[in-house]
Amino acid sequence: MAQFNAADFLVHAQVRAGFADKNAVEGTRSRTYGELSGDVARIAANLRALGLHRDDRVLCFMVDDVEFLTTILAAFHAGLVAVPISTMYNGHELSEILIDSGARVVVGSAEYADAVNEAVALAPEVEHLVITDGFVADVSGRINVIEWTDLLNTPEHPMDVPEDTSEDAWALWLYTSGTTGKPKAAMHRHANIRHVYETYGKQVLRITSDDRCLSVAKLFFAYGIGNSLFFPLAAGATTVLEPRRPTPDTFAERVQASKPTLFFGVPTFYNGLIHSDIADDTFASVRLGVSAGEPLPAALQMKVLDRFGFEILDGLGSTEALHIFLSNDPDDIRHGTTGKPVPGWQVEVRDESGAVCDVDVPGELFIRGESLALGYWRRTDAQRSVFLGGWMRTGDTYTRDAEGVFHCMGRSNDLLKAGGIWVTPSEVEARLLAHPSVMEAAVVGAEDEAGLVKPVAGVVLTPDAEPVTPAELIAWCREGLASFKAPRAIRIVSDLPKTATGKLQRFRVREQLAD
Ligand code: 3SK
Repeated sequence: MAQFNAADFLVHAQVRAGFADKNAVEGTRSRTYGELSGDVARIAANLRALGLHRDDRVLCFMVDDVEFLTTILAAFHAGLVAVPISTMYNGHELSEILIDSGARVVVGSAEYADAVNEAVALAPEVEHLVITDGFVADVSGRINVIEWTDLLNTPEHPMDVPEDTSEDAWALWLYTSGTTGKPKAAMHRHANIRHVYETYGKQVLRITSDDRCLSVAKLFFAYGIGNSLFFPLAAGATTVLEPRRPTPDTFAERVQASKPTLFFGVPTFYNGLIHSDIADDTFASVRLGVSAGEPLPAALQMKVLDRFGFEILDGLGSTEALHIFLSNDPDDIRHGTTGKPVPGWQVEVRDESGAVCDVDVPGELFIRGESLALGYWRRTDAQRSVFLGGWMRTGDTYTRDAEGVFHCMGRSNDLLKAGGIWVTPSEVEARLLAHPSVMEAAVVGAEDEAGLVKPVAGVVLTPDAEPVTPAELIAWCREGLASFKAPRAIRIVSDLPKTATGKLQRFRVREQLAD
């Protein structure tokens, strides 16, 4: 198996190619490729000096900034496994992931100190906590607390040469709620990172070293790590990181200041943009927009083009595929569709017997490509139902038309995506049912005014319980769950539709809540 290290491919190779003095990353501070290359080698050496061995996981719960990007690259460089985690999880949810991953080191940003302190206390295998400036650590004495800046500045022997990982070595675990509930880690190889660049990055985005990339999706998402790390760095381009929460205002400010040429958003964000009062020429530097996470309604795509003057390429990816495998092409944009397979990917629509469906007949989407995850960490059942003979079943219902263009019909099961992120109805229902006044609950996806799917709930109240309002129940969900999972609307109903055997009929709940 060939030797290949993703940190070498993404950073050190750019120094050798003559980009040493060019900005690789611009966040709250900037680093050139030359500086980043040195930082990565020092952090890598100091992570290994903590006693970490090859394949040990480095769990990151961090804001999108230079420290986060550098830590991911340092893990690759050192032959460790980067595990970036969504900062939308609360401390308890984080602890479950931390325990599952077996990580012995956690790197946390000051902004998330409360969640990280709580999670680390619940995870007995954690030995080291690396913290960024301003993090107030509140952990027991068994944990070795280290400042990130010390990890950067106290190198005795920087690890000048990256670990000689093979193409197949683990580089990155990405947790996804995906198709089967509890978050599970999709395990990616070093070579997968090169593959997504060679296919989508080079052949669809046609990214060059002149590009400047800005992404609404954060580095902890598969979509975000491709947009903000893999594509720009592999191309010798510049990535712009925005640590703040993505709102039209924060991004308008960032776009004005940093003039990106490639802008990566999600439909909910584009919808927010067209309802904002930011200036119409804000995005003048953008040569191309990208959307993923959920289908982009054609009307929204047209409104962004009319008002802000850039086309959006809609595509579909998955955490298991590492990035986008079905996409429109800059020279062939079909509004309201997901386009065609990205070069390097096989995409089929199959019926229940596994046969490929005829044109325009809906079926489940199956994909095959080099950057598919090796599988799920310690989740044999899920792995066996999702990865089948080199193919992956995505859980999406699609049709393929006579021109080979793919059209999204929805999900093949009950899961829904809100703002591009998986939401498991049963988890939200469990939270609602934990409220003393709730007797039954059903959560489904419903389109909002802009055609974007959000979780909504029908609830039957316990007779004679304290009365409770929908707003109070939404607040209850927000308290106990990551807030993106909380229903946007709740209707109190007298009963929920069920089969004769008492099974909830979600399609009828959808109709009930749509009335
Ligand atoms: O949701 C998507 O379409 C997506 C795109 C790129 C990478 C990962 C995902 C889940």
